[in-house]
Amino acid sequence: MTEDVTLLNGFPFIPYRMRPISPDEMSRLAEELLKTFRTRRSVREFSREPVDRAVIMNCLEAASTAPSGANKQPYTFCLVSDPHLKKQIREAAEKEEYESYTKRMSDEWLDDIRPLQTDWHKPFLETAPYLIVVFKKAFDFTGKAKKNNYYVTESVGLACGFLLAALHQVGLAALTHTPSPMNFLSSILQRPENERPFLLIPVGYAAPDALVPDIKRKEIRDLVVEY
Ligand code: IYR
Repeated sequence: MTEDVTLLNGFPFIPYRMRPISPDEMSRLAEELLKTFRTRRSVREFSREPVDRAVIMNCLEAASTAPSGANKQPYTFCLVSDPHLKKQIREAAEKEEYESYTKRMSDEWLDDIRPLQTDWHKPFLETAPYLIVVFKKAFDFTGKAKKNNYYVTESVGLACGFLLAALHQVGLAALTHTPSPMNFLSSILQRPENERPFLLIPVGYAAPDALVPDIKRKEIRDLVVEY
């Protein structure tokens, strides 16, 4: 039981206590955090080395603490490690990606991603030990009643952001992959009607010889406007 419960119009509230951190310690933590985040990259070449399932579950739980509209947490994280399912997902994704790269993507789009040197081949969907397939839920079923969710895209996006940050902090590599269209994920994973695929995140260790494009981030002064 939580102590210190106060009722506001009959609804339970508890005190919010901040972790006491001195200004010096805060500066140090902020610099450390930036250093850590600067080393996060999208990885497309994974090692087959297994990852402790408990670590992934912890990161998923951390992701689930992200704020969401009316605290509805409108998402399902499907954690896929079964090689047979990963193979099915790879084959279906490559089929869509082949169509995209050869017919659907505009010249401008293809030009924009050329520095990444990606193509329709997606071996990482089999080599990464885990695929986290995130589904967003426009609504929920409670018994027979349909219950609305709010700010669904924002909520699931925030949870995915938390997840990527968590995975990086524990030393794992990940990729935000969006084969398009990705309805094949609903049928392969047999998801219910209220769920739509949002993001496919392969997770694991980077292959020892993995390369990533030498991209540059924008200068922070070009991203922030102070008032
Ligand atoms: N979905 C494709 C293409 C692609 C699109 C964007 I925007 C990227 O930043 C990277 C790739 C693929 O995953 O290859």
